[in-house]
Amino acid sequence: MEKCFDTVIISDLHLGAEISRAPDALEFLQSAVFRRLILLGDMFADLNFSRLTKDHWKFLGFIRKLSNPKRGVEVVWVEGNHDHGLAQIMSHLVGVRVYQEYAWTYRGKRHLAIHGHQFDSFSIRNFKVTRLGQLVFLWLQKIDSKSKRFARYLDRLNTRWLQLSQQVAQGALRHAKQSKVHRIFCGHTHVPMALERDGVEYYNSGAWVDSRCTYITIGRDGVAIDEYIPRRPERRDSNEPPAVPASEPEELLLPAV
Ligand SMILES: [Mn+2]
Repeated sequence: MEKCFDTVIISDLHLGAEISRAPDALEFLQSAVFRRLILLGDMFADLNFSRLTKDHWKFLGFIRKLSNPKRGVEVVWVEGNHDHGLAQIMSHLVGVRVYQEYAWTYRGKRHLAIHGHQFDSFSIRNFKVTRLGQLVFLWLQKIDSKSKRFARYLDRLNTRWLQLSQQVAQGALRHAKQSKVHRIFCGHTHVPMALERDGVEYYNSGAWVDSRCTYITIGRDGVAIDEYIPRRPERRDSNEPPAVPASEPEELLLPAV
């Protein structure tokens, strides 16, 4: 029998971006058994639905089915900086409740899930700079649509350059202490991570846009961060163009962190 987890967490799928790994995320969720699914923010690259491909809609369709009360699975959407403002739309379209942060108790331990951009002072102080960087990123992603290698490299570089990982981790640990929780879970940085300080645990779920797709499981054996290896023998690099090609740079919004 397959192991049933209490909770599975994924984040930063960036639906609508060409590098989104939506088919792999769908395949993973269909193969896993869990009682609660937390979509931990930045599931969308932006609010322009015309950029969603068939695969992206398929993923949303699955989430909608999964959230049917008959399935007995609680689906939770925690808002990220890219899908900020989606709460109303998503609750109607996908039937999922959207939270700024979501708290629950498991085996006597207090857990908290929050996207993590709240602890990213760089993106707050330098909004204009990051926005420009993200426009450049999107443009590069477009001209390099064949291999996507450069876009992925840039995504990693961007993350390192911002030194987000540490900053978000430290901010989250402080927030966990204030909120009196044992475990805190974030996304946003695209870098999977586990840390412990003064009895408080921090976990980052990574992302589903790069060559590594990672997820968190919480169950009887504790918390684990794992990489998902697609079952499909060869992953076609989704040559499918978006339903409506992106045109105006002004419309483009935030694919990376
Ligand atoms: Mn984010």
